[in-house]
Amino acid sequence: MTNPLYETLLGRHAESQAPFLYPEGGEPISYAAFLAMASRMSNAITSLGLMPGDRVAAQIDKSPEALALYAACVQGGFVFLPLNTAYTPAELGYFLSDSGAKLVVATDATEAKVAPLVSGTGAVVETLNADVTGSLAALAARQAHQAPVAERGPDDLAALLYTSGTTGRSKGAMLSQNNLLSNALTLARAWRFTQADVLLHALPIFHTHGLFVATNVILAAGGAMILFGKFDVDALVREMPKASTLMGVPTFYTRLLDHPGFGSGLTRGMRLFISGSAPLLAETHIRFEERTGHRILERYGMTETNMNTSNPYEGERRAGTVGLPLPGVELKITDPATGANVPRGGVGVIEVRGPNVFLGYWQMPEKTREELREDGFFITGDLARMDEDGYVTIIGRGKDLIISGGFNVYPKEVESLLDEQPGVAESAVIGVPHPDLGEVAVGILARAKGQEPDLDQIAAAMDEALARFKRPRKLIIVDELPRNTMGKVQKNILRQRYGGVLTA
Ligand code: MCA
Ligand code: AMP
Repeated sequence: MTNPLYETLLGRHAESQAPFLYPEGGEPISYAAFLAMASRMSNAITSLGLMPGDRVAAQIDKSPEALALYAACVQGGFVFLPLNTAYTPAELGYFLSDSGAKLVVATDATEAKVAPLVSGTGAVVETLNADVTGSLAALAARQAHQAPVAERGPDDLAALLYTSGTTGRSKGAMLSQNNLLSNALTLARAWRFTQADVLLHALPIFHTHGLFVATNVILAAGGAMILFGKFDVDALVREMPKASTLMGVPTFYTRLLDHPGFGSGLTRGMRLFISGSAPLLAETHIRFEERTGHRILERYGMTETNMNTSNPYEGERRAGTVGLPLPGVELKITDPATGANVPRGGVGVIEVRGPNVFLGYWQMPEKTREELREDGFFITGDLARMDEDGYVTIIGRGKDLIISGGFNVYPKEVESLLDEQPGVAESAVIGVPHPDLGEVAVGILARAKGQEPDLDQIAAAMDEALARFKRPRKLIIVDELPRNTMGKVQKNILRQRYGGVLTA
């Protein structure tokens, strides 16, 4: 095969009139029509002078065309770099320059702010709006609906996804054709996806969950998706009788449980509910089963690895666990200090190896060496234990990370900004429990001697610099931060002290 990802997930459907997408409020789109859209888009990108291997960055709203842009990149051999629509220009500039993107796809609404970020670099900026307008949409409309398929091997780069780090700059995780393809085929099989499936797709498509897990699994199975622009619990409930499966973050499930119309009558036609990206509380799992008779299937993954473990389709879906290593994925629990295996039942860091594990961080060989061992095991930074029968329970994170509604917030990034503010001596950002989003960020500011931080001005500085989901929901001013004898800020004490500030 010249381009296994394209041929296995996309090309083989080129003649199929079966439905692929049911866009919310729009006409169904068949596989053949979707692939024609992708081909036109691929021709359009080629006409802009891009070559296979060039990066295509996209910060655009979710739509069938946005998905076709991803498919076009697979077809033309371009490296797809999706970006969270919440990122501010201040955040975006780094991703665009670090990746050396040759094409940046923005929207008509954001173009004026995005274009200056790449001026002088030779990158082209085009626009694609959710209503099929924009310069790239217009260019694609003038292209032939068939396009060459670029030759790409299993280890060639298919996508670059930036993940923030606990220290330093964001890192671009390099995902190969085979990383994506192997995981899509494994998951489709493990979760018994077929042509008959209709997935409720309400996740964003700029992250692994909505893009690779959801979309690639449906493509692998030849099923269809009801494509929502964003998560809206009423819309989900309305469409559920037409669907068979849902993939979501835990917030989807808590919001469904809070919906007055939600219950077993609505879920009768559904065969599978899958949760991931953040811990699903055992209580949510149990309440969901009581209400609907369905046991949510929880799985665990990372941007760098795609999916690693899953509760079984057949067999026990154990609440509070992320299940068993997926076929082809080796998983071990090691001592973070020595790297040695810990005995079964003991707590350590999860390490994984398999065709799903990424190639390394873009242009960061040292960071790659720190996290990806020479023998192929990737050190996830998640703390867990594995039971005698192989079930994995995540019990915490070795990395300082807050997962809010499925989005990652790295405290270090927010603290760096807070520390710069007038009147602030230093800061600590902690995750506190939140009934809707699981946890959210709260900032603790130690005032500089004799000064009082101006919270309005700090909020304005954060507006400018940070995506809204990263912003602390509350800022608390204190005289000083608690430290241990080594001088390290004791976040556990802050969590105990302020853990109830949003729920009290
Ligand atoms: C929105 N806001 C948030 C979040 N989302 N704040 C904190 N955390 C969030 N996740 C803020 C907005 O900025 C806004 O703030 C206010 O909340 C309301 O925004 P709205 O758009 O109405 O929110 P929503 O539509 O209700 O969004 C909540 C959501 C969404 C549906 C849970 O965040 C979501 O779709 N999350 C999924 C994330 C995901 O796909 N993660 C997968 C990563 P303001 O009022 O100040 O403007 S991939 C991954 O983790 C790995 C690989 C894996 O295992 O899957
Ligand atoms: P990301 O860096 O966005 O890929 O997020 C990956 C992180 O999400 C993992 O390292 C875990 O900490 C977390 N994660 C994903 N799925 C689960 C899950 N089912 N339970 C607990 N944490 C999860």
